Amino acid sequence: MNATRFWANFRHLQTIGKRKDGAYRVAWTEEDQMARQTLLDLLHQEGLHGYQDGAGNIWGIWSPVDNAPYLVMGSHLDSVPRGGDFDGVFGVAAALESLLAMRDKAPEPLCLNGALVAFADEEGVGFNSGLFGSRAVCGFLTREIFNNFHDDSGTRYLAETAPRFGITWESVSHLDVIPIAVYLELHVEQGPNLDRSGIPVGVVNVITGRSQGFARFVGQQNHAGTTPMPLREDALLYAANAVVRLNQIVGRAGAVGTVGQLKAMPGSPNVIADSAVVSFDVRSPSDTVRNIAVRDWVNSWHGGTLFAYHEEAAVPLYPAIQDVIARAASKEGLKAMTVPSWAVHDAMIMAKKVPTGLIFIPSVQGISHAAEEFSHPQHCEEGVRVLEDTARSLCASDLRRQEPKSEDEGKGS
Ligand code: HGY
Ligand code: MN
Ligand code: MN
Repeated sequence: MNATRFWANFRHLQTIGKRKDGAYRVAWTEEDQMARQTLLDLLHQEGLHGYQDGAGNIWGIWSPVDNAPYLVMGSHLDSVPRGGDFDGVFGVAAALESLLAMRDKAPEPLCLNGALVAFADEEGVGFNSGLFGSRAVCGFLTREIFNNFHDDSGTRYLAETAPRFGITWESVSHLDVIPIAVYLELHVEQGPNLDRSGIPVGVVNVITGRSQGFARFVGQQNHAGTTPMPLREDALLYAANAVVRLNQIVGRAGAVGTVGQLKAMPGSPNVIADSAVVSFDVRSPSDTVRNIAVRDWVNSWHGGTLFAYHEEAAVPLYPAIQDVIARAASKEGLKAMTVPSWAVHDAMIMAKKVPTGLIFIPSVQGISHAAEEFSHPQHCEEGVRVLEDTARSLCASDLRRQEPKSEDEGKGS
């Protein structure tokens, strides 16, 4: 890698949408658009073929081998509101550097072409449309799903906003995707395991499953002074009890659960709320644990109904690629450990279609989705070196020879 070039490009991308209290590159905003345009400019300056596809994904292409599929490296540029300086953008800058380093000095023999991707709308902040770009690339979006992405109030739809950025169902459904042999993503861990262990490289074996949605609690709007306590039907109290119960249930199950939003109506200090809506997000590397936790929680509600529910199953990653990553770390003289990913990533979508690897570096104190998110520069550079090394090995090998045998194969018949 060229460390100077990596830091220059990384810093350049990081500054877009940066405010005093954190990063604001929320998908489908001007800042997000600016970040994607800046990446395109960087790709063009470096002489790579760069373009935006019909789903808003940015691609950078290096294709020295005729008729070969691509090793694709990437992540996302969008952030949560008040987000950190590393989530996503680090992986994109690392992918850019690894691709440029291979372009400068190609692996030998070279069996695969190389590409970078910055997936659109990974976070799903505005329209509950997370992992949008990777889902589009893998053909997992239908017209119905696309038309149904909406904000929490149910009044703003992605299908109305996206055309301002040149994206329509027509463009999403006609993506001309390059042939992909393997997908690699480098990301900050966003949790405390590597930082606590003092181990610089995480080789991810499974990406946690996730259930997300909203619960609406209904009560009776009434007067805050005159309504005796036993006669109240307080929607906000029902919601508050549900928030506490989620915490207890996932704690017992060994899963994680979050209520990140709570809205009460009509929202006046002297009025008992007749409606309260909470968001929820429940995760576990075990789908059984997650499903039981969600079921038990829903059964514990009083006056609540579920809406806008969606889930992603946990995704195991490809063992042969985990081995290549571990070897790359060892070649760089770095300790590595196998870890699950408790955050979701575009890698979990890509892994359903192509062999996929996910590499982590430590996040200081495991803080992420916050302005305090930080990874040491040395760890960043080590991560890029492991990504580049892994990419070199995979580009110089014939992946088809590494296909793992299915459960039934290899047992004799
Ligand atoms: O929510 C997630 O796990 C990811 O950071 N989008
Ligand atoms: Mn994130
Ligand atoms: Mn991310």
